Amino acid sequence: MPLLQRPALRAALARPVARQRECPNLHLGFQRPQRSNSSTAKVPDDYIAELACKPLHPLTLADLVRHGRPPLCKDALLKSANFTLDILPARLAHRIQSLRNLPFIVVSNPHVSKIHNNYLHSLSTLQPWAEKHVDTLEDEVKFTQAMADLVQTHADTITILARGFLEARKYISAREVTNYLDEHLRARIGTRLIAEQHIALHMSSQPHNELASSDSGNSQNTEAGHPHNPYSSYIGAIDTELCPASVIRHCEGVVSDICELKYGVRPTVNINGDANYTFAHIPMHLEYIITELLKNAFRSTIERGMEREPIEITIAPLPEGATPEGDKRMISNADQGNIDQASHEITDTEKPASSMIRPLEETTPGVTIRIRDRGGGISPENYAHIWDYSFTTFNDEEAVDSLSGAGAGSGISAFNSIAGGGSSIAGLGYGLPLGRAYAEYFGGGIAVQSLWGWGTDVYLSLRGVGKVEGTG
Ligand code: ADP
Ligand code: K
Ligand code: MG
Repeated sequence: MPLLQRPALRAALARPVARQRECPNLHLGFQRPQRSNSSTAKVPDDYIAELACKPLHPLTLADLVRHGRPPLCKDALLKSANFTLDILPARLAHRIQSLRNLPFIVVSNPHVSKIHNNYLHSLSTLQPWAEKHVDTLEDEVKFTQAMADLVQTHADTITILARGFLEARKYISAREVTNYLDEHLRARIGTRLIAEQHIALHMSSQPHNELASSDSGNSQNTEAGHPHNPYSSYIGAIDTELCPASVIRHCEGVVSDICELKYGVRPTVNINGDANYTFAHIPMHLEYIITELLKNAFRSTIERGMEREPIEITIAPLPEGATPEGDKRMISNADQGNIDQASHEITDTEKPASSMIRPLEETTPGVTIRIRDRGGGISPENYAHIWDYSFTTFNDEEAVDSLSGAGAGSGISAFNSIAGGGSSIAGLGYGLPLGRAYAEYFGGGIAVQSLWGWGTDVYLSLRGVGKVEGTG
């Protein structure tokens, strides 16, 4: 079968990168692969152990733009493939080791064990590549296919793990689960990004006719932001002209639809500050975070009957010369109410080693986005737990049902968003901790300030990539 007619690659190539979201509600036309049984994947333990001893490459935004602006020439495309190949296997091996370090009874849970098998499967598909380089354009297409398979294989990881840890909660404490998931999901952000970046660079470096013949039927291919547009602001998965106000309006529409269905109302959102501000960042990360923060703000506003009070969003670009340290201090201060989290704050040394974030070499100061609602705030006893994976005050049978297996086996879980429910307003308890993991990945953060009895202010700060230059 010609490579571009294989469903996984075609699906991956058919959608603009900005649309490759993990939230299914934002995730248009994504085809799930018919996965073969990955439990048969064989990877020698000593190969895994050897890879897991390798130091992990700390990913920076600069790494993602080092091959230049698409369309990439042959040389740059091969370099991108080989760079990807250099760093991915060790990351997968670290994940496998870390899963194996969980208590045996937890790893034996069928859902957790499925994730372990998925990692083994992905490593086994990369193993043959690790022995050679990607030397020809033909190899590069095959390698991109392997990357597309990898991304799809791990698409449902979060709901599957959530289900597994829910079932295994007798055998592992909430603290241990949060620590494990924090490390795992942060590492996963980087691993996916590395693979998606190569896929996106590949896509945007192909002649038009190749994709046109892939018969995707996806009209979004003609959107202005599509990487095929020669004037596109995209470098792979990065949009160099990402406009937070546009992302907020887009996510507002999605979350309002959910609210309309569930509660029959659509709260109002006012955007003030610098609505024209743009910076270089990863749209799918920003969209995930904003969607989760809006869900929280909308839910509390509606539950408190305050829909007449608009949610105020302020976009405040950081002044030139603002340092990451200064920004971090602001975030620590805002989070002082939570003693547990005060010790968590975002210094690079405190990161789990596997997520390997390094301060950016080239950054622009970035932006702080404040989301202010009148939804009554968070009680002090709940405030201490909001950053725990799976802590939620949402009691909705639909959320619990969907996690306890309804939809499992169909290949598309009923709860198949990155976390928090694609069409649910809340319930998994992953929105804040995973949102913060995304924000921190490139040196930003999230702080929550609650005025108990009144409302909540959430500060999301994000750094931009600095100079993004270069051609193919
Ligand atoms: P979920 O939304 O699935 O419950 P989150 O991690 O997003 O999970 O939030 C955890 C909890 O924090 C929520 O259940 C809620 O109790 C509280 N919370 C978060 N944001 C707000 C907000 N803006 N107003 C009131 N409570 C909030
Ligand atoms: K939570
Ligand atoms: Mg939430």
